[in-house]
Amino acid sequence: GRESRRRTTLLGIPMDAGTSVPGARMGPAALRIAGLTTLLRELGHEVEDAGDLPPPEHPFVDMAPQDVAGCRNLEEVAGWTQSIHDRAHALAEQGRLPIFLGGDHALSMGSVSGIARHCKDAGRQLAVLWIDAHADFNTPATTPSRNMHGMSLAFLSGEESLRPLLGDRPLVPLPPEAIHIFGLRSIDTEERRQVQAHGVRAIDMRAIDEQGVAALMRPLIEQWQARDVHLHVSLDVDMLDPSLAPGVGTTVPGGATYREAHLIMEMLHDSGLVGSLDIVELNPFLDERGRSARLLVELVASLFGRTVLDRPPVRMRAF
Ligand code: B3U
Ligand code: MN
Ligand code: MN
Repeated sequence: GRESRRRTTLLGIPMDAGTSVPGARMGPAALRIAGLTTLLRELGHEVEDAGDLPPPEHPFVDMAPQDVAGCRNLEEVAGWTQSIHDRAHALAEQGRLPIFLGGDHALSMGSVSGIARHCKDAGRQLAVLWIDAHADFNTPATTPSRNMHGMSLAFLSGEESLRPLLGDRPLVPLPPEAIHIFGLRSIDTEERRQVQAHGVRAIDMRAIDEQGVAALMRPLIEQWQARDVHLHVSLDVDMLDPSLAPGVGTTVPGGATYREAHLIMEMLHDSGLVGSLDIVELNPFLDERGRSARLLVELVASLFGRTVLDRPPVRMRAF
């Protein structure tokens, strides 16, 4: 059924400590300049812009020395994780629909863990749709890059070596059934083993080519609806084909088309289940004349109810 008016909160997360290519910290500004706030309001939603989260303190992270060595900017990422977690949890408690404007994908360690904690308290099941060219399932021991944005889903699945990132906050690990990766086309050898060992399901580009987005999304949505889940959508810009969205640090050829991406968003909207959203990995420094930011804002419009033919009826004027 159609969603009605949503009470959304935009929270900018100007971080790129999870990467080795700076620039994603400019993402929240680019998304705002591309018109995100106005567009959501035009669609009839309530929008509160909570501004940008300030850069965090760098906490002590009690991690094994060999694991510390595998994590670039460890203390900074831990600081972001803890402060994002607190805000995500509080926004969910207030009944808001938070939209986290990234920032690199390490931010999801905070956003999803905060939402997961709220869902547990509220007795609500959480499902996470990880729309991404990558699995983000590396650990400090397997990472080829030391970039922590490639570890966020492993952290959220309860990877022990990453547990210290959350400090003294309670971690509610996601069971494998709660996670679906959508759009996968780049995975490291050790990382693949991790994904398989955890039993996390991934819908890769081959499946999308063979079966199409609609046939793959439909059973997922039905299964989520049957359980009335809180659906968290984590949208990594690199799922899109780089010809459409060049503004990203790690482009991978063979991504989703414009039409596939919109269809995913429209189906998610119609499900009525979306309770929180991350928009991550936009790097405006690498973008071409704002194309990627603008496309993302268009996709968010589809996710929040913009349709082509379903416009309100044109009222005839009585003379
Ligand atoms: N799997 C690689 C590459 C990567 C993951 N996420 C992004 N890139 N954006 C890694 O570095 O872990
Ligand atoms: Mn990612
Ligand atoms: Mn990615």
